[in-house]
Amino acid sequence: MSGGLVAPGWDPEPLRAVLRGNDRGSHTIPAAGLYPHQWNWDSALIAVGWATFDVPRAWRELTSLLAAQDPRDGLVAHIAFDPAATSYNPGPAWWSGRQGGDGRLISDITQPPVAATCARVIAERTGDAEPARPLLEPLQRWHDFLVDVRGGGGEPVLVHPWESGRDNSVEWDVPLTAVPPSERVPERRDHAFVAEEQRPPAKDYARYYGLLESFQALGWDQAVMARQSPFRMLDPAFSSMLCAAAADLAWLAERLGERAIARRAGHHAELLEAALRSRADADGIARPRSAVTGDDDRAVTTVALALQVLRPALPAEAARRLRDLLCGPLDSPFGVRSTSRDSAGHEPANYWRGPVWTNVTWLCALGLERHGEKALATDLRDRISQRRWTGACPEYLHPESGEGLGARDFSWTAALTLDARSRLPR
Ligand code: 9WN
Repeated sequence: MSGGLVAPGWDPEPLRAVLRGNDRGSHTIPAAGLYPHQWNWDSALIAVGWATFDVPRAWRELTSLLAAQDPRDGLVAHIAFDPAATSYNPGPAWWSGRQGGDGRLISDITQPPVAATCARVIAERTGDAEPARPLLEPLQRWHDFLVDVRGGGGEPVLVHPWESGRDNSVEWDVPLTAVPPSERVPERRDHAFVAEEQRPPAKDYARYYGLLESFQALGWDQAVMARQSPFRMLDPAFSSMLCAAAADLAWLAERLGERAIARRAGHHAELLEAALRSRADADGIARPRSAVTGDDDRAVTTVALALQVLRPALPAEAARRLRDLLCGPLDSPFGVRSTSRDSAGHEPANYWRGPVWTNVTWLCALGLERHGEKALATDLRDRISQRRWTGACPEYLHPESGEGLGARDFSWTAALTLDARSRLPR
């Protein structure tokens, strides 16, 4: 335990200022320049931060995320594009031309479905679930898309590393070798904002674009992509977030008297827990599995394991194992490491290959608290909020030194620090 839970003179204003600076009216961009559009799980997590000081703005964030849902199949894309922003590649021209219900162009892949969980967190904070009512059906349709179209009635298949939200995590290294690299990779605009050694290398980008070319060849058909993409993964972190989100959607729907949605969402939560259990190892923990080869990756230890703490019905033995993981190989003084030091491919300063990310630490704290591990949850929140902010609000942190890496004035770092701080005992 790191102690000092009531840092004197703690000032929320610089963190609120980050959100205000990145506010685009009804959505918040992750960071100016590097990420100028609306990203899916960013928006949901950012809403949690808005709720600490502007509750209507928090609900507006979630509303705008779901307004960009594709009304045809329920996909909530990883990006909803701002036509005025040009500093990010791949822009809309690289995708099929899908449009969200609100008319914005969107991508053809998704991201971790944490929106229902964030909606519940906000409803619990305010004691009012009513603003979530218009979101229930869109959330249900998105979860249906994931389970039915991507999962064929079970655990969803991820067709691109970007869908995991952990783009260059070490468990994607081997599966990515099956992806034909693109020869048309456009200019790397990210390097204008972040040092090259903190971002994924060119060989990964060639595959990220290669996948977009494969999807085009498959006619951008989601069910076909789920069966034939050269990259197809079952990611236990994504599936656990969906499992938690389904249970949280059921919780919201129950409170709002929406019985049919509550039943269906509850069924999804059970179905995902059963799917994860059925392919878990003896310790109750599922490993990243290639849906191309059927192989599980047991060689590396990443947050793909730790985030299973979000499974609401996680068996007790698995919960104990995850606690050991969080206090052992994934422990950093600054939060949860994305990758353990002894995993092949670990790089402490490179993106998802070692650094500590505030969203992962925050999600693990939430899962631990829900499993009754209050002291550990408080400890993680303390680590999030004890950082000596210099106004930088970094995207990720070096797991040994705490040095800020990646983008500056990064929205979810600000948002979740506000939330974590507000939950510490005073
Ligand atoms: C691709 C916006 C997003 C996050 C992801 C993070 C990074 C994008 C990129 O930025 O991914 O989606 O261009 O690197 O990996 O988790 O949502 O903050």
